[in-house]
Amino acid sequence: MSSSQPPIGTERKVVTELPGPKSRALHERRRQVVSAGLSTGFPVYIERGEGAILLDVDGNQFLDLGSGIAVTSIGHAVPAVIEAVSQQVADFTHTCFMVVPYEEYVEVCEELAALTPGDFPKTTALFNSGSEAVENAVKVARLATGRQAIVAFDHAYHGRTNLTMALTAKNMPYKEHFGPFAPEVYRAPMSYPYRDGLSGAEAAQRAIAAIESQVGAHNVAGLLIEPIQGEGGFVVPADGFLPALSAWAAAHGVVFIADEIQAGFCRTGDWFAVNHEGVIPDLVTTAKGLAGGLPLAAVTGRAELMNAVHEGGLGGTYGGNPVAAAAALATIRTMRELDLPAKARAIGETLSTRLHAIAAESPLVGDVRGRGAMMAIELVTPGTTEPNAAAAKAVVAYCNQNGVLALSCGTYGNVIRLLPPLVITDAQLRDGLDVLAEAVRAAS
Ligand code: PLZ
Repeated sequence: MSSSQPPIGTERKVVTELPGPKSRALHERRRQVVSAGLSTGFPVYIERGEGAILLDVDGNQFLDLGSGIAVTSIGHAVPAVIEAVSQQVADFTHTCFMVVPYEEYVEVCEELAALTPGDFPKTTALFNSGSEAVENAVKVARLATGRQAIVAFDHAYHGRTNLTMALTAKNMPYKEHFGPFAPEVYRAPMSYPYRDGLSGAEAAQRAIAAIESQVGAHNVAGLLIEPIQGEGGFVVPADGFLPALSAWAAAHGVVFIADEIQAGFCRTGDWFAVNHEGVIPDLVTTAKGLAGGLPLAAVTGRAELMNAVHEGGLGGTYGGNPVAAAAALATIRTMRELDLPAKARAIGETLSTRLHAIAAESPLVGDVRGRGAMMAIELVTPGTTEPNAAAAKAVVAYCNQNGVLALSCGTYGNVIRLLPPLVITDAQLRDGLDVLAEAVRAAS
């Protein structure tokens, strides 16, 4: 522990009304100076973290079942990351890799080449955010193919910049009045087994038919897909959907881009979500879990695509910042040492059993889905498949009031997603699921 503060421990603990007085005062200050355009899930202001626990300014301890949206997969305040980052800050914080380079950047790219699927030469470019990685994957796909069209899917989330807003499906809150959007972006139907009842092959056929008739395969530079959708509702496509799309892309010279920004880096029980179906993307975008909380993102892929770009065509002032790169190296080392893919699979078993039990007990739960430590329940009006966003809101609020940070998501806002740190203890996970079960009972 390099913090001079006393350890936080592993307990969930609510000691004030929530939010507490100090958080309320901070929230008032914030209102004066922070743009109202930023939302807040729960306005408790955080002071410190440890493992799966976040401590707020009023002394309340929250069990974190969201990992800051799948970022702190290795937990909060991990000694290996603290050490690596502190050392790097002391050594140097910035040179700009395009001006004078450094080893940490190269080493992160070596790790990504080794970890991402595909037994072929791969190169990487590093960026600051997931959105930026997606934008750059699109740039590479367009340049390498000489084509313009990019196909994204219903319920997709790829970011908030202009190009990635176009790629993101949901209007509110991401796109409303922010247009005009980037051209040559097309949307294909996603496989969403709970709502379309199609097999993977059928759903792929439907998507391919739409692309071929509305865009033309020869015009498509890239097919961009989240192997398990994140913001869109933890939609897991039916088995065979991804392999069929990947085979179609390969047959038509289309670059298959897997957006693993939320599902990647051990989250689903493997290093990448595509691994579960043996899909080998041409390009992979990563961020979030990659650097243990520091901002770092990457595009990794076939060297002949990534290297088709003219020198100077990719870059940015901060991309691959040495401190973020050092954090990523410590994070990846920790993931290996603790075998976090195996931890995610074990968490997935506990989640699956418990979420199915909650579903059996409550008619609010229409579907349980996900993989590993990326699982969700979709809430509906009992007896129908009508999305029930009000129930999701009530469940999250109940969890929050009881010291559990849980997140909602989904095109219809009716999905509760669980993204615990992969270092969560079994006791903590069971405790969090007890609160979730109570929350669903209270909303039923
Ligand atoms: N691709 C699959 O999940 C980010 C967004 C939170 P950035 N998801 C969380 C919000 O409301 O802004 C995400 C993702 C997938 C791309 C992104 C974008 O990553 O680092 O937020 O730009």
